[in-house]
Amino acid sequence: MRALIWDVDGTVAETESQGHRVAFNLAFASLQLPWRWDVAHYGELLRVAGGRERLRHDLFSRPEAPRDPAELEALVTELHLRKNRYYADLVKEGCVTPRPGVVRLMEACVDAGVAQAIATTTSAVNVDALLASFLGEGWRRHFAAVVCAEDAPAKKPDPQVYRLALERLDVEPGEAFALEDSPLGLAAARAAGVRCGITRSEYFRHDDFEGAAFVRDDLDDPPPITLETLGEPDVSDSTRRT
Ligand code: XBP
Ligand code: MG
Repeated sequence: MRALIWDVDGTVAETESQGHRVAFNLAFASLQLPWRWDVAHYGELLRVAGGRERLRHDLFSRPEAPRDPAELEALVTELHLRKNRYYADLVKEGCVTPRPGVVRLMEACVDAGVAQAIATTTSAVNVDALLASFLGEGWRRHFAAVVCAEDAPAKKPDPQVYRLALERLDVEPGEAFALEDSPLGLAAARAAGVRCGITRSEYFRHDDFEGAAFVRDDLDDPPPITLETLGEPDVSDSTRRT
C-alpha cells in the first residue's frame, strides 16, 4: 500500500453528532428560524451528502421555507455560511475530538513514508478547522493531497473525490486504501477501485457495508488496525467484526 486516503466526517472524528448537527441548529436559531434538527431527523438527512445539499433537501419539505428558488438558494447559502462558522467555533472549543486510533495511524504513515490524502464532501474550511485542532496549524504538510467539496462538486457516492485524490497522489487505485464510516463513502471508494475499511460512526452503526475490507467500531478495536494489516490482502478475514 502506497497511500492511505482518509474520509473526514465520521471517520476522523464524530463531526456530525459533535459538530455539524449542533452548528446547523445554532445557524437556524441565529436567524430566528423555528427549525431544529433532532438526532433522528439528522440521521435521515445524512443520506444526503453535503451540508448545502442537506439544507436544500430539508427546506424543500418545509411549508415555511421560501418558495422562490432564488430566495431559497440565498437562505441556504447564508445558513451554510453561519453553520460553518459555528462548526469552527465548536472545534476550537474542543467539542470535536479525534476518534480512537486516528492520530496513531496518521503518525504511523508519516513515520513509514506512506502518502496520505483527504477525500471528503465537506467544505475546505471545516477540514482545516478540524485537522488543525489536533495536528496543529501545519497539518497540511502530512497530506500529499487534500480534496474537499470545492474540488469535487459531485458528492459521494460519486467517485469523483477519490479519482481526484488518486490523481493528485499519483498512485493507482490498487496502491491505495481508504478509510470511511458511511455507506455513501464506501460506495464512492469502491467505485474508484479503492479498497476501503469501515470504522462505523454513530449514525451508521446498523448499516450494511458489503464490499468493505473490514467493518469495526474504531481503529483501536482489538486487534488494532496498523499499516501492516491495511497492506494485507486478507485484512477482511483477520479483522472483520459484525
Ligand atoms: C460528510 C458530509 C458533510 C458534512 C457537512 O460526508 O456529508 O457534508 O455533513 O459538511 P462524508 P459541509 O463524510 O462522506 O465526506 O456542510 O461543509 O458540506
Ligand atoms: Mg464520512
